[in-house]
Amino acid sequence: MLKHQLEGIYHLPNYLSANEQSKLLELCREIRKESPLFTPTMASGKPFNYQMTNCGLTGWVSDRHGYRYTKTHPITNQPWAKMPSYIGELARKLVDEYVPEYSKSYFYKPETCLINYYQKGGRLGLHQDVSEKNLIAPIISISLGDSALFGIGGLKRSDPITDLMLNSGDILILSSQARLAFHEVKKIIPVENNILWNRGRLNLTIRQVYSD
Ligand code: MD3
Ligand code: FE
Repeated sequence: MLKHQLEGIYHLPNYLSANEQSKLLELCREIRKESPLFTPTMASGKPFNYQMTNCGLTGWVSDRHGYRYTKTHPITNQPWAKMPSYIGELARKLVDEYVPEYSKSYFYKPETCLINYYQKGGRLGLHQDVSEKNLIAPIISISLGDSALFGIGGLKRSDPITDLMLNSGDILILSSQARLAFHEVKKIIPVENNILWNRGRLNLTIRQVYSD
Protein backbone atom coordinates (compact mmCIF):
# COMPACT_ATOMS: atom_id res chain seq x y z
CA MET A 1 0.00 0.00 0.00
CA LEU A 2 1.37 3.39 -1.06
CA LYS A 3 1.74 5.94 1.72
CA HIS A 4 1.62 9.48 0.48
CA GLN A 5 0.90 12.98 1.72
CA LEU A 6 -1.82 13.43 -0.93
CA GLU A 7 -5.12 11.61 -1.06
CA GLY A 8 -6.49 10.13 -4.25
CA ILE A 9 -3.59 7.95 -5.45
CA TYR A 10 -4.44 4.29 -6.01
CA HIS A 11 -1.70 1.91 -7.11
CA LEU A 12 -3.00 -1.48 -8.26
CA PRO A 13 0.07 -3.72 -8.69
CA ASN A 14 -0.27 -6.44 -11.34
CA TYR A 15 -3.96 -5.58 -11.86
CA LEU A 16 -3.99 -6.74 -15.50
CA SER A 17 -3.69 -10.43 -16.41
CA ALA A 18 -1.16 -11.54 -19.06
CA ASN A 19 -4.08 -11.82 -21.52
CA GLU A 20 -5.31 -8.30 -20.79
CA GLN A 21 -1.77 -6.94 -21.19
CA SER A 22 -1.40 -8.71 -24.58
CA LYS A 23 -4.75 -7.33 -25.70
CA LEU A 24 -3.69 -3.76 -24.80
CA LEU A 25 -0.35 -4.26 -26.55
CA GLU A 26 -2.11 -5.44 -29.71
CA LEU A 27 -4.35 -2.33 -29.60
CA CYS A 28 -1.23 -0.13 -29.28
CA ARG A 29 0.25 -1.82 -32.37
CA GLU A 30 -2.93 -1.01 -34.31
CA ILE A 31 -2.94 2.60 -33.06
CA ARG A 32 0.67 3.22 -34.09
CA LYS A 33 0.03 2.03 -37.66
CA GLU A 34 -2.39 4.95 -38.03
CA SER A 35 -0.83 7.39 -35.56
CA PRO A 36 2.92 6.64 -35.50
CA LEU A 37 5.14 7.31 -32.50
CA PHE A 38 7.11 10.57 -32.61
CA THR A 39 9.51 12.40 -30.30
CA PRO A 40 7.93 15.48 -28.74
CA THR A 41 10.09 18.57 -28.14
CA MET A 42 9.99 21.31 -25.55
CA ALA A 43 9.24 24.90 -26.59
CA SER A 44 13.04 25.39 -26.62
CA GLY A 45 13.33 22.71 -29.32
CA LYS A 46 15.00 20.23 -26.94
CA PRO A 47 13.61 16.71 -27.53
CA PHE A 48 12.03 14.71 -24.69
CA ASN A 49 13.62 11.34 -23.84
CA TYR A 50 10.70 9.22 -24.99
CA GLN A 51 8.36 8.81 -27.95
CA MET A 52 4.60 9.24 -27.93
CA THR A 53 1.32 9.13 -29.78
CA ASN A 54 -2.36 9.38 -28.90
CA CYS A 55 -5.73 7.94 -29.77
CA GLY A 56 -9.12 9.55 -29.30
CA LEU A 57 -10.78 12.74 -30.56
CA THR A 58 -7.97 14.88 -29.15
CA GLY A 59 -4.35 14.25 -28.18
CA TRP A 60 -1.60 15.91 -26.17
CA VAL A 61 1.38 17.27 -28.12
CA SER A 62 4.43 19.38 -27.34
CA ASP A 63 6.53 21.31 -29.85
CA ARG A 64 7.95 24.82 -30.49
CA HIS A 65 4.52 26.25 -29.69
CA GLY A 66 4.40 24.56 -26.29
CA TYR A 67 2.05 21.97 -24.77
CA ARG A 68 -1.50 21.61 -25.95
CA TYR A 69 -4.24 19.25 -27.18
CA THR A 70 -4.75 18.92 -30.95
CA LYS A 71 -7.27 17.03 -33.07
CA THR A 72 -4.62 15.82 -35.52
CA HIS A 73 -1.30 14.00 -35.46
CA PRO A 74 1.61 16.48 -35.97
CA ILE A 75 3.42 14.33 -38.59
CA THR A 76 0.56 12.79 -40.59
CA ASN A 77 -1.79 15.78 -40.04
CA GLN A 78 -4.59 13.18 -39.87
CA PRO A 79 -7.06 12.75 -36.99
CA TRP A 80 -5.71 10.58 -34.17
CA ALA A 81 -6.59 6.87 -34.30
CA LYS A 82 -9.96 6.05 -32.74
CA MET A 83 -9.95 5.22 -29.03
CA PRO A 84 -10.56 1.46 -28.76
CA SER A 85 -13.71 0.81 -26.72
CA TYR A 86 -11.73 -1.78 -24.70
CA ILE A 87 -9.46 1.01 -23.35
CA GLY A 88 -12.30 3.47 -22.69
CA GLU A 89 -14.40 0.85 -20.91
CA LEU A 90 -11.47 -0.30 -18.75
CA ALA A 91 -10.83 3.33 -17.67
CA ARG A 92 -14.50 3.93 -16.87
CA LYS A 93 -14.69 0.70 -14.84
CA LEU A 94 -11.65 1.77 -12.80
CA VAL A 95 -13.07 5.25 -12.15
CA ASP A 96 -16.42 3.78 -11.07
CA GLU A 97 -14.76 1.27 -8.76
CA TYR A 98 -11.95 3.32 -7.23
CA VAL A 99 -13.28 6.89 -7.42
CA PRO A 100 -17.01 6.39 -6.73
CA GLU A 101 -17.37 9.93 -5.37
CA TYR A 102 -16.39 11.24 -8.83
CA SER A 103 -18.81 8.91 -10.65
CA LYS A 104 -21.65 9.99 -8.35
CA SER A 105 -21.33 13.64 -9.42
CA TYR A 106 -20.00 13.43 -12.99
CA PHE A 107 -20.15 11.22 -16.06
CA TYR A 108 -16.52 10.26 -16.76
CA LYS A 109 -15.63 10.59 -20.46
CA PRO A 110 -12.40 8.89 -21.57
CA GLU A 111 -11.62 11.36 -24.38
CA THR A 112 -7.99 10.56 -25.10
CA CYS A 113 -5.31 7.99 -24.43
CA LEU A 114 -1.75 9.31 -24.46
CA ILE A 115 0.73 6.54 -25.22
CA ASN A 116 4.32 7.12 -24.07
CA TYR A 117 7.10 4.76 -25.18
CA TYR A 118 10.34 4.68 -23.19
CA GLN A 119 13.45 2.83 -24.34
CA LYS A 120 16.53 2.18 -22.18
CA GLY A 121 17.60 5.57 -20.77
CA GLY A 122 14.13 7.06 -21.31
CA ARG A 123 12.86 9.45 -18.66
CA LEU A 124 10.43 12.30 -18.02
CA GLY A 125 11.35 15.16 -15.70
CA LEU A 126 9.30 16.46 -12.76
CA HIS A 127 6.10 18.12 -13.99
CA GLN A 128 2.40 18.68 -13.32
CA ASP A 129 -0.30 17.71 -15.85
CA VAL A 130 -2.21 20.95 -16.36
CA SER A 131 -2.79 21.13 -20.15
CA GLU A 132 -6.30 19.72 -19.65
CA LYS A 133 -9.24 22.12 -19.25
CA ASN A 134 -10.70 19.58 -16.84
CA LEU A 135 -8.41 19.19 -13.82
CA ILE A 136 -10.96 17.25 -11.75
CA ALA A 137 -11.49 14.07 -13.78
CA PRO A 138 -9.23 11.22 -12.63
CA ILE A 139 -6.32 10.08 -14.84
CA ILE A 140 -5.81 6.34 -15.34
CA SER A 141 -2.28 5.10 -16.09
CA ILE A 142 -1.45 1.63 -17.43
CA SER A 143 2.13 0.29 -17.54
CA LEU A 144 3.30 -2.40 -20.01
CA GLY A 145 6.76 -3.91 -20.57
CA ASP A 146 9.87 -2.71 -18.72
CA SER A 147 9.51 -1.31 -15.19
CA ALA A 148 9.75 2.37 -14.30
CA LEU A 149 11.06 4.00 -11.16
CA PHE A 150 8.37 6.63 -10.79
CA GLY A 151 8.40 9.55 -8.33
CA ILE A 152 5.39 11.41 -7.04
CA GLY A 153 5.59 14.60 -5.00
CA GLY A 154 3.09 17.14 -3.79
CA LEU A 155 1.44 20.27 -5.10
CA LYS A 156 4.69 22.25 -4.94
CA ARG A 157 7.76 21.37 -7.02
CA SER A 158 9.87 21.39 -3.84
CA ASP A 159 7.65 18.90 -1.93
CA PRO A 160 9.27 15.56 -1.02
CA ILE A 161 9.08 12.78 -3.60
CA THR A 162 7.82 9.25 -2.87
CA ASP A 163 9.30 6.57 -5.12
CA LEU A 164 7.10 3.91 -6.64
CA MET A 165 8.00 1.05 -8.98
CA LEU A 166 5.57 0.67 -11.85
CA ASN A 167 5.67 -2.81 -13.39
CA SER A 168 3.94 -4.32 -16.40
CA GLY A 169 0.24 -4.77 -15.66
CA ASP A 170 0.14 -2.13 -12.93
CA ILE A 171 -2.56 0.55 -12.84
CA LEU A 172 -2.12 3.94 -11.22
CA ILE A 173 -5.18 6.12 -10.58
CA LEU A 174 -4.67 9.82 -9.93
CA SER A 175 -7.74 11.51 -8.51
CA SER A 176 -8.68 14.28 -6.12
CA GLN A 177 -5.63 16.21 -4.84
CA ALA A 178 -3.18 13.76 -6.42
CA ARG A 179 -4.44 14.77 -9.88
CA LEU A 180 -2.29 17.91 -9.57
CA ALA A 181 0.76 16.33 -7.94
CA PHE A 182 4.22 16.81 -9.42
CA HIS A 183 5.54 13.53 -10.81
CA GLU A 184 8.41 12.08 -12.85
CA VAL A 185 9.72 8.97 -14.56
CA LYS A 186 13.22 8.67 -13.08
CA LYS A 187 14.51 5.51 -14.73
CA ILE A 188 13.48 2.60 -16.93
CA ILE A 189 14.46 -0.76 -15.49
CA PRO A 190 14.67 -3.58 -18.05
CA VAL A 191 12.80 -6.79 -17.19
CA GLU A 192 13.71 -10.32 -18.26
CA ASN A 193 10.48 -11.39 -19.95
CA ASN A 194 9.28 -8.22 -21.62
CA ILE A 195 5.94 -8.63 -23.44
CA LEU A 196 7.03 -5.90 -25.91
CA TRP A 197 8.72 -7.31 -29.04
CA ASN A 198 11.50 -4.71 -28.98
CA ARG A 199 11.75 -4.15 -25.22
CA GLY A 200 11.05 -0.79 -23.58
CA ARG A 201 8.04 0.46 -21.64
CA LEU A 202 4.65 1.67 -22.77
CA ASN A 203 2.56 3.89 -20.54
CA LEU A 204 -1.04 4.61 -21.45
CA THR A 205 -2.82 7.50 -19.72
CA ILE A 206 -6.54 7.82 -20.26
CA ARG A 207 -7.86 11.33 -19.68
CA GLN A 208 -10.96 13.46 -19.88
CA VAL A 209 -9.64 16.76 -21.27
CA TYR A 210 -12.81 18.85 -21.44
CA SER A 211 -15.49 19.48 -18.87
CA ASP A 212 -18.60 18.77 -20.90
C1 MD3 B 1 0.48 11.88 -11.27
N1 MD3 B 1 3.49 9.96 -17.80
O1 MD3 B 1 2.34 11.51 -19.66
S1 MD3 B 1 2.05 7.92 -15.82
C2 MD3 B 1 2.53 12.01 -18.54
O2 MD3 B 1 4.92 6.89 -17.04
C3 MD3 B 1 3.21 11.22 -17.51
O3 MD3 B 1 4.61 7.92 -18.90
C4 MD3 B 1 4.23 9.12 -16.92
O4 MD3 B 1 3.49 11.72 -16.46
C5 MD3 B 1 4.60 7.87 -17.67
O5 MD3 B 1 2.16 13.15 -18.22
C6 MD3 B 1 3.52 8.83 -15.67
C7 MD3 B 1 1.36 8.17 -14.24
C8 MD3 B 1 0.79 9.53 -14.04
C9 MD3 B 1 0.06 10.17 -15.01
C10 MD3 B 1 -0.54 11.40 -14.74
C11 MD3 B 1 -0.40 11.98 -13.49
C12 MD3 B 1 0.95 10.10 -12.81
C13 MD3 B 1 0.37 11.32 -12.53
C14 MD3 B 1 -1.03 13.18 -13.15
C15 MD3 B 1 -0.92 13.69 -11.89
C16 MD3 B 1 -0.15 13.05 -10.95
FE1 FE C 1 2.45 13.60 -16.29
